Amino acid sequence: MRITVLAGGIGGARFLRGVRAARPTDDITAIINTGDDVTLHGLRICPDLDSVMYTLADAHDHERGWGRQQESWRIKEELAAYGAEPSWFGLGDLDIATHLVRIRMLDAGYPLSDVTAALCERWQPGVRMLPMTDQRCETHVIVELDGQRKAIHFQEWWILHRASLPAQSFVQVGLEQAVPAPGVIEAITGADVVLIAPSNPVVSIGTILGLPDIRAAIAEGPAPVIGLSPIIGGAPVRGMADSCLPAIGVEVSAEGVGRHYGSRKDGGLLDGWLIHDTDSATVPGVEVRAVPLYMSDDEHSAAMVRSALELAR
Ligand code: FO1
Repeated sequence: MRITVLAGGIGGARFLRGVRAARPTDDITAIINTGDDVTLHGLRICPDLDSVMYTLADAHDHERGWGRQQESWRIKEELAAYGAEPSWFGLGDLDIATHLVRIRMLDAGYPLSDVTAALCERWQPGVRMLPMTDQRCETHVIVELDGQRKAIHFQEWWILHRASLPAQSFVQVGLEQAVPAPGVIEAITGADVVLIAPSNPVVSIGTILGLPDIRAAIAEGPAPVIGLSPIIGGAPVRGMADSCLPAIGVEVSAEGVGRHYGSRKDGGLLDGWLIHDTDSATVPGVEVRAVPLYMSDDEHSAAMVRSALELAR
């Protein structure tokens, strides 16, 4: 079976471990958000691609969810000693090697999708990882700062401000001119099932869906589309979806997000919507099922995937 998954970072990575565990011999393609990408200290950093890659290789730090195990921060400390800003971004020594390989290949003219494939040669994630696009389209957050409306980079909003500045809106700079990376549309139109991971519906899934052609490929494609709610009991399991959803006028609930994605029967995205077994939701035109959605380990994640594939059938 050909399974295509739309995913962001930490939640998406855990979910993809579940897809791989549930369907080890199937052809799995992950379309990953690149709106969180940032260039800092001359390095090109792709947080969601790296979180997925490290997590599928079990090389990620289990507490943080991002970055490497046994990480050290000596270069970060040296940069701070030089007063080299920004000092708020967590640049790990081991992680820097990934960014150096990436920026060198990008500077040599390789597209991000080739760079990602090259990095995956080492990590062998066990799924095909595609950046949503090879063009830059970095998420910026419109906030009120020092009495002025300002656009700050998503990473600054999320890490320096801990998403505490109310987001008025999110803008992916360059998204309208970006095109889906090679293989992305085919992975959607050629899939037997499309899964929308329980990632941030605004800055992760929303960014992927904002790319021209992707939304249409999903809505009009032959494969059933099953989404999994990232909101349990009115709050995100982790991350900052509750700080993002109000900016687009969506209720922080499984029902709110399900209705936001909408039914394929009326131009939306979903045929099915999985919510946590303590929640309830009605999404017009979408079949809703309540199952345990905590990805506490690969087996729990795999059970969620099986439920989603069952619903797809
Ligand atoms: N998240 C943090 O909360 N603090 C950090 O210092 C931080 C550094 C970082 C470095 C590399 C990387 O791949 C991810 C990193 N993240 C950090 C996570 C990242 O900001 C988020 O995972 C995504 O951008 C949003 O999910």
